[in-house]
Amino acid sequence: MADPIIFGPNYSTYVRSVRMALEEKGAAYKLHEVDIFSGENQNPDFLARQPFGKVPAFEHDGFQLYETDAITRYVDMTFEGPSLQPQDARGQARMTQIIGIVNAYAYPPIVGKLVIQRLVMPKLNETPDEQAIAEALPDARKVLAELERLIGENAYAAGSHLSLADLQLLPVLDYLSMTPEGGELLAEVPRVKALHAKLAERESAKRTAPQL
Ligand SMILES: N[C@@H](CCC(=O)N[C@@H](CS)C(=O)NCC(=O)O)C(=O)O
Repeated sequence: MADPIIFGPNYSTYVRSVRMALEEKGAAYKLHEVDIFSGENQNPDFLARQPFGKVPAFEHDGFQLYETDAITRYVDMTFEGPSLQPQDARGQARMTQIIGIVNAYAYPPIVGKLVIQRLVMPKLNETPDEQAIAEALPDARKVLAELERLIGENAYAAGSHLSLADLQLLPVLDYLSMTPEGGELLAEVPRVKALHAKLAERESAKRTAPQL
């Protein structure tokens, strides 16, 4: 079977989640870089794979897929290596819940506003929009507090083992920690902060560090 191909930029949090899933499985893969800042995600070739212009897109042996959550579950079920999903109903539900929370409530304020303004705009020689940042902070605090509550005494986001929820969370927390506001926000949620530190030590995280 051919190695799977991920289409998207190394610096995307969603691309990183898929890469981490493959790394955790010990599966070989190819990364086909698609730069969203120069608009390559709007090229017809890419839109044929992902009509909404979002990264990543994925292909494995002729099977094409998009939506990160679908891809990481496919990876977990397809490749050898440790299971990345709880086997019990409650663990599975908690994992799915946390992935949904990351996508719906963490990514928009933390990556979509704070990280874009603090880390990306300066790279594009643009001035950060302080109002957008100020608006993002209460939403970021709220979602971090909820993640803190849900993690509780668990060793990982959704229970006692590493799961796809951790792989969805790590890229977002990593970027958050690189912003000036991130230190203070993470200090308010010690369990989230400790989980971030633990996940960041994994080879899968180190091997997929974004090059912004
Ligand atoms: N629902 C998509 C979301 C992916 C997503 O939002 N990717 C961002 C980058 S991390 C993107 O493609 N942004 C480019 C754009 O919106 O034009 C998934 O789960 O794969």
